Amino acid sequence: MAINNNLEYKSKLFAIGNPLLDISVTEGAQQLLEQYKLKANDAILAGEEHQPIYEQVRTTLSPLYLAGGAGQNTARAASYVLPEGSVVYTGAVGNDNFAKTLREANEKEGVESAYQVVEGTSTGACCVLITGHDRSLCTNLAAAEKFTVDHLRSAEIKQKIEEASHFYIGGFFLTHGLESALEVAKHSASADKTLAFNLSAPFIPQFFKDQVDQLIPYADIVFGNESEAEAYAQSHGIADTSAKNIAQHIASLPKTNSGKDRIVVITQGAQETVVAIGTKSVTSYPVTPLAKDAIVDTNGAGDATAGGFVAAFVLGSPIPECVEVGHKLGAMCIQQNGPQLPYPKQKV
Ligand code: 26A
Repeated sequence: MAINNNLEYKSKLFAIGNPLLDISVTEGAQQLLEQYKLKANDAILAGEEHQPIYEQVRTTLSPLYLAGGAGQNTARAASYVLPEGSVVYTGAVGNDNFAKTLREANEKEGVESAYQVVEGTSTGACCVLITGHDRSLCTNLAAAEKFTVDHLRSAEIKQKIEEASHFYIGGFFLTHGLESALEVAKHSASADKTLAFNLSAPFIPQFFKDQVDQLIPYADIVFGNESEAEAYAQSHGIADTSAKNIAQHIASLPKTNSGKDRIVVITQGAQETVVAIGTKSVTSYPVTPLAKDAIVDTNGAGDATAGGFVAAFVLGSPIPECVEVGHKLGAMCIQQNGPQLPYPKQKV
């Protein structure tokens, strides 16, 4: 997309989520899915029964260690498109090598890491099992769920929040961070800024329905995929679970900042992306399919798509262009291992 470098961009994106290191395996993944009774395409919080998986993967397989965390992936993707110095990301990490890897990835991709460091706790990790075009995510949040609202109230972070024009909150963060999410959301609405929110995974609208319902009134942009939209419909008693209907439903829910319509973006893999704008319109945008053998792994594709959309939106692009940039980054991401984009940078 065209970026006019003569423009003075005051826009800054401030994102918040669970910083995680992805521990990704392809060979041996099928056996682990069966052993730990994981679904091929899902994202869950690790229970007691899943705890041994991390050590097992580390000692018996050759995993890739990649920067992850859904919100952080989106921040890095947005930064791929935006001018330097545009994206700040916060979340809680430990004081360890995993956090070092995450900081390095952010630095490489132009994202400022504004982490809260929790001493004595490890940085969170996500075991990623890749089977074909599916990916199963099993997460130990560890330090990530120790994030506290005090961090947002520190002078340094407060200033970054003041300076930001746009915010992004990963739905995953709502498993523990509603108070912090609402703090950012209320600031965004009262200052007439823009807040984007991602449903993140089916279990978020399913088991964290109240938290989602508390945040949505402040959201100007809501992202989800087809299975998250369906889970939203089910937990909210909506009979018509089509992407169009759910997008329209969420777009027309009450809004704190009623001055602008809520935009809801529902992706459906290689099927068309549906965008509803308030009660005004619902439009489908086809996805240009990639050749099957060009797909390396789909982990992070949704995050990259959201990042591309948000970045274009921050730049003031019209919605069809935001969708196009989202699709481009999504396609670039699935041609890489894990939640990464190609370097040297390709033209978007
Ligand atoms: C609370 N949970 C379960 C999570 C996550 C998560 N990010 C935040 N919170 N579970 C998986 N992920 C991340 O999702 C990305 C793919 O969309 C993984 O780290 C992976 O990079």
